[in-house]
Amino acid sequence: MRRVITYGTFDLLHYGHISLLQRAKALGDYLVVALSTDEFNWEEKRKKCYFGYEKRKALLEAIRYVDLVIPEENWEQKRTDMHEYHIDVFVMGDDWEGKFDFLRAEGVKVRYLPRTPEISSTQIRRDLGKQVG
Ligand code: C2G
Repeated sequence: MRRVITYGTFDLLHYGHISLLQRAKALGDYLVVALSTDEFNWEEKRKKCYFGYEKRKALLEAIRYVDLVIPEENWEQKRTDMHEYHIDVFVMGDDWEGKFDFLRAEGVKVRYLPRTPEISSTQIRRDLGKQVG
């Protein structure tokens, strides 16, 4: 059983997120998603989510590619997560290229996959903001 993990906020879930999750799952048999908590998002990424953690978690759990959702509460947990969840492959979109190579020292493969162009939760907010009124 080849276990894959990825991390993210996954707010305003869109086809770019789904594509990442689909490609991440294709790298193994079991996909763990570490979902940024509301506190982590605000304190560390200055992101105010439209959907709170429980709603974002329920959306992810409904996706066929996702096998387990765990909370991402800080930047430091990745090292221990690799062992706690017996991870073989760590995957992120390539906007994070190189940032997590240190995880190779934990014995996992580190893969950065191309982001889906043109779509982001920020873009959705911006476009919807233009339509209101
Ligand atoms: N993504 C993508 N294509 C997009 C948008 C996002 O492939 N058009 C990918 C990102 O590269 C990331 C994942 O989808 O791998 C989740 O994106 P975000 O929710 O924006 O995650 P982020 O805020 O980058 O959090 O510790 C890591 C952080 O928690 C990552």
